[in-house]
Amino acid sequence: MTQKLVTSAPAQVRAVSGRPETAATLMEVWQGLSAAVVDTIADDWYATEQKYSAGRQEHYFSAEFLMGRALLNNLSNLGMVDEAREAVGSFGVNLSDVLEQEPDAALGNGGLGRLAACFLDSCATLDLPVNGFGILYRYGLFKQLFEDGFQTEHPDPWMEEGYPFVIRHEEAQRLVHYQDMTVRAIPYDMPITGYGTKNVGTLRLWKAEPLEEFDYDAFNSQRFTEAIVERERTSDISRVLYPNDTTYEGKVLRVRQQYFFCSASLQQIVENYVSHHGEDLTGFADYNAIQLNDTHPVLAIPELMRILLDEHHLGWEEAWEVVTKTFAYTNHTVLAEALETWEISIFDRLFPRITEIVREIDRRFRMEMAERGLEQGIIDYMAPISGDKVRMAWIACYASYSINGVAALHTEIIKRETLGEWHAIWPERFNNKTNGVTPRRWLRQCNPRLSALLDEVTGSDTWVKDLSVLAEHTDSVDESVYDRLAEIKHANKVDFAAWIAQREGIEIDPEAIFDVQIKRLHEYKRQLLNAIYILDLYFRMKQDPSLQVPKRVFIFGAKAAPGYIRAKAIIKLINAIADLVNNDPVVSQTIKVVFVHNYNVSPAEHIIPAADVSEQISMAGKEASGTSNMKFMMNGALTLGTLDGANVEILEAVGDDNAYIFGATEDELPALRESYDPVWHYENVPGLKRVLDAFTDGTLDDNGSGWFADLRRSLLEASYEPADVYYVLGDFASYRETKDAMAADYADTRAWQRKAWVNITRSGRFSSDRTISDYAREVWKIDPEPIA
Ligand code: NTF
Repeated sequence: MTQKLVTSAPAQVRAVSGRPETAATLMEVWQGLSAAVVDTIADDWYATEQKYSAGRQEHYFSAEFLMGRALLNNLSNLGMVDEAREAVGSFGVNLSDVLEQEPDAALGNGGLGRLAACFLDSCATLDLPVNGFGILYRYGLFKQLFEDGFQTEHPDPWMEEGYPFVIRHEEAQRLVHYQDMTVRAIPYDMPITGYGTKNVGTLRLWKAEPLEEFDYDAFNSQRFTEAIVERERTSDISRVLYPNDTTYEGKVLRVRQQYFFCSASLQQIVENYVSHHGEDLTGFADYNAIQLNDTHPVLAIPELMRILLDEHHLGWEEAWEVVTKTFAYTNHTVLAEALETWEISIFDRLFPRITEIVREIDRRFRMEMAERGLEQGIIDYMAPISGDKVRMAWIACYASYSINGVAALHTEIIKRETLGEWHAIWPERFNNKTNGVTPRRWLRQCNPRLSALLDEVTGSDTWVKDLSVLAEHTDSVDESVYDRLAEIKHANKVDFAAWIAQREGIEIDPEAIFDVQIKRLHEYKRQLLNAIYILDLYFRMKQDPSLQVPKRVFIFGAKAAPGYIRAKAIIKLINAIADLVNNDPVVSQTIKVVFVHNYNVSPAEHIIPAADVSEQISMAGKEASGTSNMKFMMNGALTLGTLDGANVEILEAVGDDNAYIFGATEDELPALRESYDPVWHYENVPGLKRVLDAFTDGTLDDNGSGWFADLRRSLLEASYEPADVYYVLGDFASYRETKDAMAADYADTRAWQRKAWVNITRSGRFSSDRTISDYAREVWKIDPEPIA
């Protein structure tokens, strides 16, 4: 083992703090240790960049990268955790206290952004020539607090105290032109280390800055303040991450952001091509593939056309040929409200040349489709421009050589419905790439106890790079492994209980079943179904105090988009139920409800290793994949879920006996809906009436907001929208039965741990290494390029 950190860390801490390392604050120690880590990888990072830039590369374009914390991840990938502990220990500091100083880089909303982060980890680990491109938001996703049980949002200026893991490259800046302004795009690079490799990938995040440091004329005149305001307007572009997940908002600033990072990234990629392969851009796609993470980066399509046409003087056909061999598009949702469309007038105002190109794409599309004999109605529907709107998903489908969904069921649904017209014309473009998560962060780092057991059972740490090897040990283990598993889960729960007590001020019992639902708050994810179950259980216990109920803690973590009132109402409802339950002297002996505030990557790393039950209860057909379902599985929690997204494949992997599945399936739902009457369920399904009435009869307090009455109406009344769109009441009976049975099964520890072990050892196909290998082979056509 090298001892580099032991000498370099104190020096870096001194440089950062200007004090002896023993007098530095914990934050300064974090800064110094982080800088010392960057120091150890600088040569390899540079070598990797040099190597990748000469060959075929894949560029992952994403408006979101939900990275979480970097220091432990890097230490662990580089095998330097012990060394770091020793380094800071030498001046009297505890490594875990240092790690807790680090802010999360929350540059994403949820699944889509975290997926991008897991993908980068896998690309680095697999030595694949892939770099990420995105935006350096000054403010990440808002911080969530609860006031009287209501969500409030607060800014997250995550880099304000300095952040050693992004490095500004002034010399590599580009200019991005809009009709009304030109801004500088300054790249900030984040190193992406892999596990057990020397390769270091790059996440390049662009920051917007004013073109002129000082506009002296303006500053020296009466227009001083105007000039300052103007400067701020350019910096606005990378100021804040939009907090909407699954819904799109037609904000001008957002489209500016999208164009900003696409244009800057493409300029760099094209320049790199020219410097290695010359001025003839017709071979561009031989060396470059660009994956579009949803439609947010779709402006890259007309922007690459512009660069090829206007700056490299290709003809339209030539340029289009290059473009259509370069881009691949991933769809992440079937929800209609997520499909981005922009008023063409916004495009006109911001970048008239891009509008011109989009109009030409539209004109040629219409011609081509007419030649194919498509009906005018279908052509109008599929055209890039319809009426006064530009349809980003249609541009993506038209220009991409690959279109993929993120789980088998989801891909079937987009082929059949969401993108059905496209599939009818170009079936060969469609493929599935079931999501995955990185076993480094989501097992190796967050669950060291289980990780040590896996090393022991498998005889090495190979599983960290090849999770599929665990499957060899599903059946061939000594029964004592189940006891070890039980001990590990228990120890994790003890740690978690201490963390919760400190963070949320609630005492929970590690002997209880920890039943967890953590994900963005959305009606389709049905946190409301879970809440209704808990309230029903509360009433059942009140009604019959002798009822035997397994001890349980119901744990939630969820942010609601600030403008999504009904989601906020569900948060308030769960907090009100928590108040009711946790303050009941009798009931609270058996069940507790905890809503973890400001749910994010770091809290997830505490929660998941301690979970027994993984709630994956979306209405079938709506959750494209889900990725927390995979993280829970890897950590030995059992799934309580619908046949939706990747749950279907998890069930396939573990078998019926090792997961708890309930509810209507995607193919049953249309028929069920025809005759669906939520009021009938309310009146006839045991428990439902009592629960829904409690929303409004004074049992629960919504502080006069009227929100609980609205929730109740949303389930029962078809006045302004169909009642109970997400079939909450329809699935309740089945959910209750399955969840009760599951809780009862927990009592048989041995049988439960056997199921947990099957889940852990069969989680191999949900490693993002598997997903990325499939993208690399089937879509990107790239091979590993180890630097050593
Ligand atoms: C999410 N989509 C889906 O809702 C999840 O099911 C999926 O696991 C992740 O993407 C990753 O593929 C989005 O975040 C968005 F914004 F596209 F709706």
